[in-house]
Amino acid sequence: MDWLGGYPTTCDGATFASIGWATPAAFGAAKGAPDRRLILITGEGSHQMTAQEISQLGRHGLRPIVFVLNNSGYLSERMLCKDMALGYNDIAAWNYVELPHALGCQGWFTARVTSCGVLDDALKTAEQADGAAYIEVITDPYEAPPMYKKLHRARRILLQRPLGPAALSQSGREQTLGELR
Ligand SMILES: Cc1ncc(C[n+]2csc(CCOP(=O)(O)OP(=O)(O)O)c2C)c(N)n1
Ligand SMILES: [Mg+2]
Repeated sequence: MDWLGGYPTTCDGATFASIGWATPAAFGAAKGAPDRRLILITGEGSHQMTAQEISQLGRHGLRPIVFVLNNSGYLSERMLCKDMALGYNDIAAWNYVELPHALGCQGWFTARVTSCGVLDDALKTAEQADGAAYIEVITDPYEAPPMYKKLHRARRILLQRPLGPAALSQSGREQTLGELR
């Protein structure tokens, strides 16, 4: 979360902490500072756990800018799996741009963006809009930040190793770290 206007403040749900925290936390933060513009950035899997809290933002007349990053599932979990396409990391495909309206939010600007150009346009509209904005950003299901890519490689390397004293020895650890660099 972040705010536009005044000094910036960021609250981070933290990697692998409880998912679903950010959406209700955004409501609390926006309610606590109604004169500032709150920005919520959430993965769509996390959002699906607590998305109903969007209705509270609408009910209280708050005007956040919400970004739902839709990569068709639990990428964080895919990165820990041997088979990244395993079905249990897929999630239901919601029609996100209709969600604010369905939850009673009046006059929200909504957009579904699939390219940087369309995202730029949506950002301009959201910034100038009198009301709240809710933007679904579509990304590739397997496109991951560098840290996640490293984690995935580490998992593969470690699982190929026989467990035991050799793997835990100084030379075993150095070999693993060497392969990771
Ligand atoms: C309450 C809870 N359940 C399950 C998990 C395990 N978990 C960590 S990240 C994640 C997937 C999050 O998906 P999404 O919000 O779509 O973000 P992505 O990884 O796709 O970027 C899950 C299920 C968790 N951290 N907390
Ligand atoms: Mg996701």
